[in-house]
Amino acid sequence: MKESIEEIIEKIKNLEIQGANEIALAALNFLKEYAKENGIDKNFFKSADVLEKVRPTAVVLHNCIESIKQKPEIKTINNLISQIQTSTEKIAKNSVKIIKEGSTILTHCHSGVAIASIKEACKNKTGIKVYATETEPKHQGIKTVKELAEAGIDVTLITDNAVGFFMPKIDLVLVGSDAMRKEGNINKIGSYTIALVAKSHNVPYYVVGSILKLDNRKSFEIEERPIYEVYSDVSKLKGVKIRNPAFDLTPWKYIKRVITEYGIMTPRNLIKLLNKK
Ligand code: RUB
Repeated sequence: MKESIEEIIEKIKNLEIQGANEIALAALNFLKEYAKENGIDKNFFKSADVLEKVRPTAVVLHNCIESIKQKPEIKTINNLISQIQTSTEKIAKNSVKIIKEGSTILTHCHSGVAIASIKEACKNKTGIKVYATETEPKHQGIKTVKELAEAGIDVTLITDNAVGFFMPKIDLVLVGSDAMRKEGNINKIGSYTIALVAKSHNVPYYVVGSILKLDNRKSFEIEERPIYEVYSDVSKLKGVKIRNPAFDLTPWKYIKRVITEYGIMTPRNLIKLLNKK
């Protein structure tokens, strides 16, 4: 049975569907079915707008909707769906160049692209180990370690607070992207802290993300999630403010390279691409 827009929104809100690409794919698949029945009309774009606002930080869905506005055809939606899927495969192949035999990788949260890249490297090379943060407050890192363990990869789950403790063992950090902007890479909260620790240990920090993550929006919004995710018994905390930002921005100076479907890029070259868009 086809899912309603309300059901999809709920799954995106509660992180059952998470990660920039998966969110975009779920929305595009819904919009494609709508378009098949009703065409690409006013209500199509109303629904697209509602879906985009559920998690406003990631830019993939926004970029896809902009492309559909340029060429409002089902073919455009199909092309975008396959662009997302094939870009992940290409990025994974390109990442193999930076993941050496016997490397120990640190990853954060659950990025489908980072996981595909690690899996691809493990097909070709031996002795790769992964440390994955649990990722407070919603623990998407659990999803990551399950997927890596199921693929037979040597993976260790650590708390977010243990990143400094384990950094001396790490050869490279590999994280995903919600939006690549001129100011830096936006990804799950804590990515910036990891970049600072990596820098102070001279550990290279890599971002994996497709060009659909290039973000030329005038401004960006860091999603603030419900405060009960931080502490469930909020009513007992009288006089305490709680904040729960979902993402942070890592300035480019902390990022060694970005692995895209077009190859491995320096932040400088990526910014040039942003300016061309
Ligand atoms: C997920 C997250 C991921 C990026 C990239 O955060 O920050 O690293 O979205 O994911 P959340 P992908 O769990 O809050 O959605 O590589 O799958 O596009």
